[in-house]
Amino acid sequence: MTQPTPLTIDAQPAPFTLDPAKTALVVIDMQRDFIEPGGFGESLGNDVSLLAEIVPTVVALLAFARRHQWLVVHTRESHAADLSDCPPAKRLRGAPNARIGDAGPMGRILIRGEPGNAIIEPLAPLAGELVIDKPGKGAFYATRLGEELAMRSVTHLVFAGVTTEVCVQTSMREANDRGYDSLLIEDATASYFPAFKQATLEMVRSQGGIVGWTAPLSSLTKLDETIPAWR
Ligand code: TIU
Repeated sequence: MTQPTPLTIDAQPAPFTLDPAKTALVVIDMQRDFIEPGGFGESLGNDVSLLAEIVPTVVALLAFARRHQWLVVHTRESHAADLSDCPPAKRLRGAPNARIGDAGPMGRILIRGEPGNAIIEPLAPLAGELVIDKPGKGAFYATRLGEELAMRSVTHLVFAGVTTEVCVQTSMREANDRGYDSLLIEDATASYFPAFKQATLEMVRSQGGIVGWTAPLSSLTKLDETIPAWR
């Protein structure tokens, strides 16, 4: 085992330095419900094909994290079957013909354990990776994520997933307020609205990195050769 060495990644608005032993990759909500036709995303009137485009990049990011033995966290936006964790303020704003909990082609929409709620097969979690079910848009709200990261002394988070301006940005803002340094991988996140994705990237890194940093996946993978194995 080699001692972890700090890594510096080309990022905006400034280089992002992390300690691999204290870093987690957080992949937000890469679920069938958002990415495939017939799920929650489409029920809201969205073109889900825009999200499917990033899958190969997220696969490559996940492979990088696994190769370098980073902690990997997957989140799923999901609710209990009895909807006890879904406030009316959330449910009633869904499409009237396909609300959270209603039956759809992939089972009940956004309900834990239903086929549509699963993470898509190419990104399926491996044994030992954390899977966090979250009833809100943010990954910290009403979940054990904060405790799990604290237990492992994690200080830096690398984010990917969908959708950029909703669950990814909310989670990054939650992380920022909790003291984490966060890097968003630009080509490993997507929105149903490309303009919202672009605006989010700019918001995150504006004002000296008011929420965090952004970088393309290539900024990470070009370090492949220089990173020592450490576990
Ligand atoms: N609607 C939308 O853009 N997103 C969500 O409802 N959840 C996530 O972002 N995961």
